[in-house]
Amino acid sequence: VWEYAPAPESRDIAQLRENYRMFVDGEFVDGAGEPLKSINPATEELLAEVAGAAESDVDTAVRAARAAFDGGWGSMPGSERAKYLFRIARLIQERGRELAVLETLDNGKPIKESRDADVPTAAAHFFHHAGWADKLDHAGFGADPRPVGVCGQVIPWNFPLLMLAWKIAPALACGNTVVLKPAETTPLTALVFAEICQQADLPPGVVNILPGAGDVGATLVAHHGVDKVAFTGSTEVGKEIQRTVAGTGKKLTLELGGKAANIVFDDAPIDQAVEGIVNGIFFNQGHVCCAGSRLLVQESIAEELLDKLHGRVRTLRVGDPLDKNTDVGAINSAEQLARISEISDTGESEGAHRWTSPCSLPEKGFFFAPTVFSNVHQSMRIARDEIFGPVLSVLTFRTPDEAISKANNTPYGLSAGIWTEKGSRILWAAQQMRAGVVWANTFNRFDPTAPFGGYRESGFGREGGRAGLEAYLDV
Ligand code: TXE
Repeated sequence: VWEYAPAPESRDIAQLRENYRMFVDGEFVDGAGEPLKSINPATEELLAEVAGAAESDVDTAVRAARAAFDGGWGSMPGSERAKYLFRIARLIQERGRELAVLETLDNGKPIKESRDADVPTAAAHFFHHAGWADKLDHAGFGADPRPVGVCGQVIPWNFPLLMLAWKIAPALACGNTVVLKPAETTPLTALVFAEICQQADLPPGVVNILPGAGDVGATLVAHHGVDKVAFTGSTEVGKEIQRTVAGTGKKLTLELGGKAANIVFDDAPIDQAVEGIVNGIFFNQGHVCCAGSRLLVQESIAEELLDKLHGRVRTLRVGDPLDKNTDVGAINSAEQLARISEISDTGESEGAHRWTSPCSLPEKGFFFAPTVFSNVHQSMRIARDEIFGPVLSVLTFRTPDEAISKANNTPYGLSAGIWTEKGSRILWAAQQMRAGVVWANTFNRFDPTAPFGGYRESGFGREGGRAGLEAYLDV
């Protein structure tokens, strides 16, 4: 944790480079596609122009990744690969301040989050996987576990650097090579990461970064030279990718949307639960696939809890993401802001009670005040759809069985939370919940040792821990 706030000149950090180019075969090169414009969502100003990839660039990058795989990376002893991963991890730490400021400028998230969560967790992911690289033969994966080959990876905009780390670290640890496409609105930290790969002397072609829009992602996952596809993003695009990959023999993992239930039982430590609820839905403006967006509270304590929750949400500071006191930053794009507004409006028209934090919002930029809907019924859109914004829907229940049945009443299954003093109830509820991650008396805890991933329409495959490596190995 750093002691200092970013200096005002940090705002210029995005302009440190004349332009941001694609990273292919160890070099920064111009793209043949449409350039991207990266906008600071907190000011709506242009941050940087970024080279955009075209179909021909995808082909060049996949060929470079194949050549790097065949040319030694795929057969390198794990102990050698580990050295690169350790180097990358240390360089992320060394360049942590730059990465955090850039992430905040590009994405809109509060600097205290990019500084204390995104960047250190990304580094931790490389440290963790560096430790696996030389132990794969002895970890029970089967005899002679081998890398899969070239991985095509597509990531979203909500945790740009961290999602990159979740994808690239296990792939490299297992001896694969990578072509990664960052999201069109947040390509900058991925390109600084490319500089880190150069600094770490990573052999050319092992990591390739192709900025571009969805069509570049679609070309990448369909490319016949790709052996494994990993995607994090919307359920809609995930299903499309699943159709593309079907019948090709490629390995596939999907980490998609969610509508997590956060259940508060009447014996819960209420103040602690309120903190967890706030963290669960307002962390990263609610742009979190595992956000605790459905609060299920036991009827007998609902009024008291809601009062306390409103009081706490009032204290959240919404505004300039670079201010280290900011709790809720900017919404990543105008499109996402429109989407959040549209779904929220249906809450009112369908009869829920809307409470909005009386905070003042900056005049420029994409901001949305923290919002809590009560009197929510399961059939309402705000209870069913992933809003992916700072909007909480509160439902009540009377019995534990009813809580579980409401929690599971969703096509998703990524995460869930339980708040209770009873250990036996935690074990029971966690067993009943159809969700890949269940947090008890905490929320939004991430650790590279813990596999993360969903059930049902939240996708399949795991990232992190031993289970996360299986997707990147043939045994
Ligand atoms: O996602 P997309 P969007 C959810 C969330 C959000 C909604 C829309 O509910 O409101 O999705 O967000 C690339 N083939 N999540 O539109 O389009 C795209 O360029 C291959 C939850 O931003 O799925 C980007 O890099 N790739 C989620 C990435 O997919 C394609 C995080 C994600 O964009 C493609 C993000 C295609 N046909 C959104 N089309 C989570 N699980 O955390 C687009 N892309």
